[in-house]
Amino acid sequence: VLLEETSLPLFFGWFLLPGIQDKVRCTSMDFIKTLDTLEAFKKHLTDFTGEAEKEVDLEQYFSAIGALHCTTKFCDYGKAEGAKEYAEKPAVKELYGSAFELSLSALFVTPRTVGARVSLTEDQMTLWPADAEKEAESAVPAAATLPAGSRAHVSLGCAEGVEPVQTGIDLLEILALQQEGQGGELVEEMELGSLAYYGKGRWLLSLREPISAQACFSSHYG
Ligand code: 2AM
Repeated sequence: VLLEETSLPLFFGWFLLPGIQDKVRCTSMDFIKTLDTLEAFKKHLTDFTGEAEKEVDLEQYFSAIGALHCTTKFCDYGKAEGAKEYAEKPAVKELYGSAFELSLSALFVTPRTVGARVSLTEDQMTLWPADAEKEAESAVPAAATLPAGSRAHVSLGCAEGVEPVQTGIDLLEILALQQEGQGGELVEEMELGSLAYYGKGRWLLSLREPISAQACFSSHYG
């Protein structure tokens, strides 16, 4: 029994292949650098600094994440609720080690995190845990009312002292505002897509052309 419990990973997820990791990192870096120069961003700078006069270098503000991935199930080596059930799902067993194309449809930045939204296909949804959104309810009350798969993302950077689990919560917050019809104020058309502001330092760039990212469904033991 002990062996079985310790054989569960830290998390399951789709791991981006090396070439596409570089592309995603470059694209998000471009976005962050451009965002930093926009008047609209400067107008809301206090969201990031807490002070009116202070400047912020977004490139330095976030620290990078190791291997880019989209978490499906955080198992915490079996301690997380539903970890064992997830690992035993037929789809998880069958598709373990298979290749997928993830569609990265938006980039978002908040004072806590940078991430990419992943728009899952029906096939990919077979690997998505049914309660992933509901689990974030204490942080985002409307989370459970959002469509399944809403939380899917790739974490790209975290501010000092912020855990990567925050990236999905930040995304859910933005999507909850969209759902409530607080659609975000369209700030400008950028080369990469349209940029909208959702208040409190939350920015979402809907990509004109989603990034197609090759990824392998696997797990990480840490
Ligand atoms: P992420 O998916 O936003 O990157 C190891 O910590 C990985 O599991 C990270 O990728 C992290 O966030 C994710 N993670 C950590 N705690 C989590 C939780 N409670 N729920 C879902 N994902 C979590």
